[in-house]
Amino acid sequence: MYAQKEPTGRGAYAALIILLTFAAPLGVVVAAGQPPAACDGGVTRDASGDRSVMAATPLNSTVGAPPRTYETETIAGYLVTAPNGNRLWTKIIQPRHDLYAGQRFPAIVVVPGGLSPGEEGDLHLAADGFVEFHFNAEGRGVTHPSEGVEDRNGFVHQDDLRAVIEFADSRPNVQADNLGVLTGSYGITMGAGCLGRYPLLPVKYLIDREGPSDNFVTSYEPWALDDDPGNDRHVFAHNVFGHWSLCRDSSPANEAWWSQREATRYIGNMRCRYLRLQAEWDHAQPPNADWPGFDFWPCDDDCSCWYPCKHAIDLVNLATLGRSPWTRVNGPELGNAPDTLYDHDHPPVWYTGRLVNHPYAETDAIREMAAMPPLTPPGDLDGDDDIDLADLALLLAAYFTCDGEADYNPEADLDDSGCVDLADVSILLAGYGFAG
Ligand SMILES: [Ca+2]
Ligand SMILES: [Ca+2]
Ligand SMILES: [Ca+2]
Repeated sequence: MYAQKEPTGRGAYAALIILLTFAAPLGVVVAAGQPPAACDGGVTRDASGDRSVMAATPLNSTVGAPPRTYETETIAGYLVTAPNGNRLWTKIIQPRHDLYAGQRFPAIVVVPGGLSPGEEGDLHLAADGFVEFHFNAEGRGVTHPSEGVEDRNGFVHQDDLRAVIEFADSRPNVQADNLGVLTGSYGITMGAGCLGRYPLLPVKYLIDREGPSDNFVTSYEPWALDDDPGNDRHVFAHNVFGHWSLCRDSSPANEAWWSQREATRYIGNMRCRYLRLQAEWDHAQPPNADWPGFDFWPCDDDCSCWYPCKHAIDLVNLATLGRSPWTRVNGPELGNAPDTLYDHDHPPVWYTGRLVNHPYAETDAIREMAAMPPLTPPGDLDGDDDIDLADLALLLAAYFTCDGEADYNPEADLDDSGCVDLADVSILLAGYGFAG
């Protein structure tokens, strides 16, 4: 399901095959000629870079799948219509409705990695009492192609995800306030983009499995930072995305394209909880267990350019500094505290080895997040975990103001419309009386 993950062998080659398998029918143009200049950015290379972060960390092995309880069924078809009118092939795997009518279950919406469709997805959680939603974003699908064209996780695909989330939320067997999103690898670009642009969607949590942070990482540019051109992957990335990183092509057109496709731009605006799953050997970025040659990483004075799992730290920091009420890296057994900021010298504890060596990490994570209490609805303006008269008073103090005016309060502008008006009052009143 995760196009960039590979349990055995030469991961990079396998990822190439998998990605091109999906990319070829989608009309991806294979690059010709030489790429633009490298992206060293004047970095001072430090061949003696500190690798202590890579030290092995014991992991209490997860228990695996619990006993199964529910008989399941699959419902599939063109069940969801995107905002632009294109029909999306969507698959629901759930406890059988005829046997469990009237019951409600937590739900998970899955965004696969690479440019993969979701039609083959199955987390095997329905038997444990979850409702799974898998879908083919526009232009994707082998046996059940969705309408539209491949958007490479830009705004069109993010709007597809929004439609699937709203569809999932509308299902009679889905618990209110207990819907999560799971993204694999490049899927974070669709997931964070969607949830950052539409922070009022009823999503309780996002689980991000080793997703890239920005155009530099997505374009595999870290591989070009060492002295070995033999491990470089930016041409491969260009073959997939049809775009160079911004340091190779800073044209306004390229900037506009990437502006829709960098998780760093949107993740800080998400209102849901955020869990990052990350192993010490990332499936795509250096240093990588499957790809020799990247024996050091370039490191300027403040180590801002690249170091192991920097993309993970960048994303969790942005979510923690942003609107997310709770963030964490990896499962609770690793001991990383929630809501923690990290840097090169203070990294979180990573899963040992590769994430694929921890096959239950994601389903354990889904169970943990689903068991957490519901989020405080939007409208807790004073941040005391309830929505009461004090919050309403704060909103009314900014009523009928717009961005730039004296009394405008962006926290009271609950729908990010730029003005505090009746729409924001309606959102607050919808959660009025909530007590955390
Ligand atoms: Ca290289
Ligand atoms: Ca409050
Ligand atoms: Ca507003």
